[in-house]
Amino acid sequence: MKDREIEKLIQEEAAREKKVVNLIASENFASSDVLEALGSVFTNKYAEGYPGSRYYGGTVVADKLENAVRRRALRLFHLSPDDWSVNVQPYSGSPANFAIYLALVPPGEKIMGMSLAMGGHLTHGQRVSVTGKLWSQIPYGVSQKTETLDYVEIAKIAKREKPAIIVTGYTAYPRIIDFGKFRKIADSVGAILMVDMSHFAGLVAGGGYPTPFKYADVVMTTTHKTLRGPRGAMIFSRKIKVNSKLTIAEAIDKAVFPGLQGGPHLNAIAAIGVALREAAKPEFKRYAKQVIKNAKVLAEELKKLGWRIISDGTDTHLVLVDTMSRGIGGKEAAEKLERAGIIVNKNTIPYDIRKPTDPSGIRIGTPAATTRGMKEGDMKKLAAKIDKVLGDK
Ligand code: DSN
Repeated sequence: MKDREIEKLIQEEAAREKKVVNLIASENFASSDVLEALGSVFTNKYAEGYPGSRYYGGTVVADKLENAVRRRALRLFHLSPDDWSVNVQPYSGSPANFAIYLALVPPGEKIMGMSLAMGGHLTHGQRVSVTGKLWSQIPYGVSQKTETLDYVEIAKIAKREKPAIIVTGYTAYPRIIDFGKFRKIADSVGAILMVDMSHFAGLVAGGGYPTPFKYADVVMTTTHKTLRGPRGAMIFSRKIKVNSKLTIAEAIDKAVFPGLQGGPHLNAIAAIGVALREAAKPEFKRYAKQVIKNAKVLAEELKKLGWRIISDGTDTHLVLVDTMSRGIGGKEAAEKLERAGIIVNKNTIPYDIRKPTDPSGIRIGTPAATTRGMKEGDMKKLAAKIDKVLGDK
């Protein structure tokens, strides 16, 4: 690279990534093929519109690319193109969620989503996000006793509030979600059911987590977390009518472009395609299962060492640790671990009495470490190291 300054920073970041153990639950290591596609000539091309209907010339190859990636996306999740459509253009998860609401929820209507502090996401209608300004969030959380979803309570809130859309799929929830129960709740109030599977899409693809497609109307996922692709997102939608004119899929396509975005990032779309093919391979199934096994071992070992684990364990790729159970705040815990070469993020825990900038816990995830080849034995060592680092005065 001729740009020495940026080249040096890229090398510095590569060295940092090699040196540390990455336990950020939402990060991963994309393959060299994904990186190659991301750095390809597709970055040069504008292709506003959709295949067969673009606003620029020279889009013959772009059309082939986008169609191929859409096919791969549907195939990976065993979806028939007769029933489902997928939009692979969203730049990332936040604009994708925004586009879904733009398409399906009239301004001022209610989005029922888990509150951020309980494990939801900003774009599930949180007030500081535009999704909580143009729409109003009806928050729900987890049971204080079990720290898991309380479907009876969620059903009550839905009945009382009659939201236009119910969002499930979270950023800090370590347990399996019962999508069937959410479907029943949504049907009981005539709401659309949206699943944000960004965190566990790779686990669904690898057969380690239940598929939401049997129950959801719309499924959004980012592509760079457990799915191990580039930064980007996809929206899957059912081809059912949302109003007298449009299907959900058509409304979402319009909302993504021209509603919200301009030209798609074709280089990212190419890299998503590469990741989707990788995720269809048998070794990805093994990977997804190992991610979960590793998280379970990490949770169990930390428990044995006296750390309180939210919901008493995990079914997924992430473990939420109540660091205050051993008298250390989440901020200090994350900083201490970083100094020891272990990267996690501070995180609120359900019913946290501390503030989000210095909450009561940390979130630990195994997707990136598993990509690097770590197994159960490494998790035991990691738990011991975490315990030692956090225990040292
Ligand atoms: N920031 C992501 C996470 O860490 O879960 C969600 O967008």
